[in-house]
Amino acid sequence: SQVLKNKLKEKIEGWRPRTARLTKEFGNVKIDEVTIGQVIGGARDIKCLVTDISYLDPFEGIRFRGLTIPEVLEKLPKVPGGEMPYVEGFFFFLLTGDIPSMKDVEEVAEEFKKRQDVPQYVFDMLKALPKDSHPMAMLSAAIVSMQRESIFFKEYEEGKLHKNDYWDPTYEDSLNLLAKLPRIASFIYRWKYKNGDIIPSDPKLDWGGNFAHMMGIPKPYDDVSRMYFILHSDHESGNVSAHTGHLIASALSDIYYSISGMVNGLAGPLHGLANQEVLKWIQEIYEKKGGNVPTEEEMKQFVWDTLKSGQVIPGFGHAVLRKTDPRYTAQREFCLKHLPDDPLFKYVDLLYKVVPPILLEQGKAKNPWPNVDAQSGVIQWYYGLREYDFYTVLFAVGRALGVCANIIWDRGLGYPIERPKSVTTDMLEEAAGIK
Ligand code: FAM
Repeated sequence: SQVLKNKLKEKIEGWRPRTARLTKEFGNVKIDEVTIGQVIGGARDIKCLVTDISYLDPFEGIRFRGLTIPEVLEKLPKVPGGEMPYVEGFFFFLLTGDIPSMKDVEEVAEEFKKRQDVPQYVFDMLKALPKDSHPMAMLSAAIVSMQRESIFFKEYEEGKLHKNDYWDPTYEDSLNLLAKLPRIASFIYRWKYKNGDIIPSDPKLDWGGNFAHMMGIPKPYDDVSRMYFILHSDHESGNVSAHTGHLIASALSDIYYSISGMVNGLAGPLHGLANQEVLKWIQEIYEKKGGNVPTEEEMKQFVWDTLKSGQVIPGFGHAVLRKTDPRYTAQREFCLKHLPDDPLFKYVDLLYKVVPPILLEQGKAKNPWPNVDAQSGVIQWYYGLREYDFYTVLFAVGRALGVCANIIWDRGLGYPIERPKSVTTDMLEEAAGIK
């Protein structure tokens, strides 16, 4: 949509002097220091990335362009007849920081609709994979198989791209890919779990609503999808999926390579795959209890047994957050409104009560509270999406929105290839004075 692209160009050009001045005049100002523990401990908390799309405060949780989740869900234009905002309008907001008018949203929605057709070779490739391939591997393969469509790649190869314009074909690649994700994700679902009974796109529907339609799941799953994609879109730059996408793109690999890589990082059990791990874990209790909600004592025992077997409690803890994840709270409020008596919701509610004190008692986890994944699978399950090893694909579709927005701005502000420095163990021992 020209409105979005013109506004984005204006914003990028208006922002560049700020970044240039910081580099030119204040490049030597220190903002952090690095310890041996951090170098060995996954670069935890090292302030070495910059993004303006979202910021994660350990005690407040995520803010998207300065707005909290409740503010985003309240201020953005909603789909007529639905409770949740257009995802297209949310993408406009992530890119520009401005709340779109309904007219702006309709323009972006049109833009996505124009770009939604997926090349046949993608479906042919997916059908050639073994049916028991993990849906995340299928999604990643589908995305990278379209790399030949990259406009950035073509224009860069032709040598006609000026560095200040890198953001433009990156924006086009992003819209072209994002517009296709609902079709690709729902195809994977219907192909793997519903005997290939594919449901055609309904061009009258918005991005989130069309996804629900193509999944074959009735209302209010359209609203569930819109909420889910918005909640999972971005969580600042340092988490594995956002950082991977940012890092790959910093080498000027195009959006297809970068988002495929992002999906691969998200597929890890300590990251996005946790939402399916939560359901798998609760299923164990569910079967043991023959579907009855366990007592608090039984749940406590189950949590301790899991810890004693050396596993983590999926859906709890966080590398940055030190309080209950507002993305969990937003989903919990949805559950209290739409599925208060659902048995699985009652399980998760009981876990919310039981797990944090146990993690505190065990004394290892720095954050004993639930994260986004503790609640998300329960909602999917309730609306009939029972194949929980598909859940992380939903996370990936949402996360692609935020990572594309970040990469467009990375190119717009001319961020260079990312290259932190590594040291050896010997050097760390020397620094520690023990060598
Ligand atoms: N259950 C058991 N142990 C946990 C734990 C949990 N939920 N969370 C942290 N710990 C342990 C952690 O394994 C580590 O133990 P070791 O020293 O034996 O390795 C110790 O507590 C210190 O870890 P931390 O500093 O508190 O957390 P990290 O920053 O290392 O890791 C998480 C953060 C999210 C990977 C970790 O909390 C975890 O494994 N959670 C369970 C998996 C999960 O829910 N991941 C999804 C996170 C979500 F935000 C997302 O990305 N989608």
